[in-house]
Amino acid sequence: MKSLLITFCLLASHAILPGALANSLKIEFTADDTFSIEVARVEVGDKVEWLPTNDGHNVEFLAGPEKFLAPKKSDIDAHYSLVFTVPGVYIYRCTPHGDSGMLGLVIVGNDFHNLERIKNIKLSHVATSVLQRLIKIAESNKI
Ligand SMILES: [Cu+2]
Repeated sequence: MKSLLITFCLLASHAILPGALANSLKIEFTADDTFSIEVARVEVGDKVEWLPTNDGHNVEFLAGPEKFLAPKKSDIDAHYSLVFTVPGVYIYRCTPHGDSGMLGLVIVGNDFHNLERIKNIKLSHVATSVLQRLIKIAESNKI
């Protein structure tokens, strides 16, 4: 009976734990020179992973909230991941295809406080129009 009780307690704690752990979101490089999730929404502490599912792409952060120091861009065709600890809007691109619009946004903690700054980033004409489309998507999904 005692061991049954212990088993039950272990099962119960396992049932509760996953919800408390940080999540991980996976984004793929597509054959169409885009990121599979262009507007990613995550919570503070979540990890985003970029998977080199197609050749010739990488991840290069352009901007984020004030305290964010953009990490070194990833190598082409490399797996990459980042844990987001500061709420706000982040923009990144693929270095070779950024000018043709291979961009992504990460919205952390449903926080849009630095959106104006992101909107004013200097990009190519095509990338600017892609960014405007992504911002519309992000704003329409605001909680
Ligand atoms: Cu690319």
